[in-house]
Amino acid sequence: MSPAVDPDDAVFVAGHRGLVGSAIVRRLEQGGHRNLVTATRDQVDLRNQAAVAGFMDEHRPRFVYLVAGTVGGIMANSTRPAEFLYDNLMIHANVIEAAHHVGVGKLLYLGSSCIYPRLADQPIVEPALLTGPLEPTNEAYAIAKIAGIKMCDAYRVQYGCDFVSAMPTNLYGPNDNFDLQSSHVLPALIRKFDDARRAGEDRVTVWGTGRPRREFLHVDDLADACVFLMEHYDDPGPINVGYGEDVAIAELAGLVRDVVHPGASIDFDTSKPDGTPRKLLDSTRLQQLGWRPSIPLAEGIASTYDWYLEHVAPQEAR
Ligand code: GFB
Repeated sequence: MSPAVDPDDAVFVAGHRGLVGSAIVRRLEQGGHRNLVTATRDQVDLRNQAAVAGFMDEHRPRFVYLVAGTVGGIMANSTRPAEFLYDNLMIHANVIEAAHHVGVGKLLYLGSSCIYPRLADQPIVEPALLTGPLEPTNEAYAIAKIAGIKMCDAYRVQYGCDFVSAMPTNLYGPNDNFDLQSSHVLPALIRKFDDARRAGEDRVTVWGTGRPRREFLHVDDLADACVFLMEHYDDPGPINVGYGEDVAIAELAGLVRDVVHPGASIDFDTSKPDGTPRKLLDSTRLQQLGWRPSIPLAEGIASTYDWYLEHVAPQEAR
């Protein structure tokens, strides 16, 4: 049984400034939590074992959301594999070990759908883990994420820790990274169409063939699922958190275009990688527990674009 969460319990959100961590903080605050523990990178470098151990010893959280990490889109993953492997392995290992050491009541670790084999049957079920070769463009990140799942399971077996692993599909929403080189596709497309609109250009270039299919989940839905899993889920191994439908990248580009710069034309740069041909999670297990997403993709794109205009876009010509 999951321990009941009291609004005064200390809850550590590791990675609270990122896309996911900031959404979990919003969700917990909306739910009335009064004792959130956070640390900026300057305060605690999560790759530093002594720093993490000291911080956890000082704050002794009862619950931990381990959603910190070095993340990025297909280009960042393929050009910076050392960082993706080292940073994420260190962060997972340090936080999980310290959580065990100080007796954390429950920890939720967040992985990624890229842990599954490149050519896994679709939609992807949890037992597909480690049944085939990984997608080369994100192998380093996937290996680090798989190690995190295995750590949670190992600490459960050897020490009886209640550490669980959730695997989200591709995410988007407020506080995403909109840098064209390192971002994921959805924020990149928002920026590209918005830049073109401002510059009076009517053509936008999308990477790859446009044929790969991806499933997109709004990060507020993911945060809601994480809080739900913290309270209702106790099993080893990954549990998928998806939206339930996927779209081709060309369709996604059309959806973003319709919101940001209607009438613009779309070109495809096939010198850029496509990555995995399709990534759609089977989220039946989570649905059977009683959770479902609530934010449709078109609505999520529109609200994320509003957020982008408010917080990221150049100040002039909004
Ligand atoms: O979102 P994305 O970078 O990550 O790319 P992955 C998804 C698809 O969109 C690929 C295409 O087929 C890209 O070629 N795409 C089209 C673009 N235009 C663009 C663009 O302007 N920027 C970007 N970034 N893509 C990531 C993994 O894979 O998924 C991570 O690298 C992580 O490890 C994440 O798992 C969820 O879905 O291919």
